[in-house]
Amino acid sequence: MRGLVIRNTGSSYVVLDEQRQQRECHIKGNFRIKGIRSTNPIAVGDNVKFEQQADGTNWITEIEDRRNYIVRRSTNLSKDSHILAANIDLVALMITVNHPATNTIFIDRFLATAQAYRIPALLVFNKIDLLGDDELAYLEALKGLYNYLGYQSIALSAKGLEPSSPQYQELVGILSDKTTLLSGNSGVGKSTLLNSLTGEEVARVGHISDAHDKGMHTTTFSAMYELPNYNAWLIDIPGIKGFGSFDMKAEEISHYFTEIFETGRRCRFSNCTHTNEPGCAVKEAVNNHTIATSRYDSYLSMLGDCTESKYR
Ligand SMILES: Nc1nc2c(ncn2[C@@H]2O[C@H](COP(=O)(O)OP(=O)(O)OP(=O)(O)O)[C@@H](O)[C@H]2O)c(=O)[nH]1
Ligand SMILES: [Mg+2]
Ligand SMILES: [Zn+2]
Repeated sequence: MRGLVIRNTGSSYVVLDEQRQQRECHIKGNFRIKGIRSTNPIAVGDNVKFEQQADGTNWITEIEDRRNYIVRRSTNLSKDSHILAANIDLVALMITVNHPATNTIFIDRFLATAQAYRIPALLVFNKIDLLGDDELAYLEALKGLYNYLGYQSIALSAKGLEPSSPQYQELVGILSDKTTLLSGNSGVGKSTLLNSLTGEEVARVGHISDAHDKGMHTTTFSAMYELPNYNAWLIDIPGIKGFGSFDMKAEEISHYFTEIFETGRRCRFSNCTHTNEPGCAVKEAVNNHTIATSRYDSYLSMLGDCTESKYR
């Protein structure tokens, strides 16, 4: 039998079979996927084959090839990784201009990681009901910047979001026929949005996710929620701010900042890091405001991480 893994409970998986029945499935301790060193061989979003045993228990026997998957390394030193989700069409980052405030470095890191995974990204600005005029103007500026860079964005209030509202319609228009990973800092309103979209209390609001602040070994249980009217799935990974990690080399980082990469072609040196080199087209563009300072700062911040870890 075939099915889609929609929940990981820690000891077993919930699989939605082709008759749309939810079945609890187990995996054998020695189940491994070739080429991937992972602490969990199966993730939410995986398509699997399973068999029912005489005692009624279900066992996963095979996992179908993944289009993509996102990982979090178990620890900095370990090569083992934890697969957070598989077969994702879109990653959505929920952010709030205020309550709590989100900085652009956080947004840009997320977008660069999405780019590295080659998964399209969407920015969802939430809690616009709480914003004053200055904050709304800043929101428009941010939307303008990211739309200019080619990223989709939407601004809404997840709380009380009605299916009849234009924001709801615009959002489900983007989410339809896709599997979307929902990420964002704690308290921005992810659970609230899940509930508004499904019209059910599928996620607990204002509840601090179990995986918070318990260190790196905390197991994280992801879940997938369906919007059946739109053939859309949303994946929620409690306690993960961004969406996993991607090992980037310093010289690769500019590849994930489209405008820096494009402008960088005109630098005097082909291996220009856009920091201190003479004839740097990127620094010139920042001075001329054709590249946003906030984007350049984010680039430098990610570059800084690389050089730091090199000398650690
Ligand atoms: N005013 C206002 N409050 C909101 C909105 N969306 C969410 N909230 C409130 O923000 C708080 C946090 O919302 P949650 O949905 O629990 O946030 P979360 O992103 O799921 O947080 P974690 O599960 O900790 O990651 C709750 O008190 C919500 O009621 C909104 O659009 N407007
Ligand atoms: Mg939540
Ligand atoms: Zn340069």
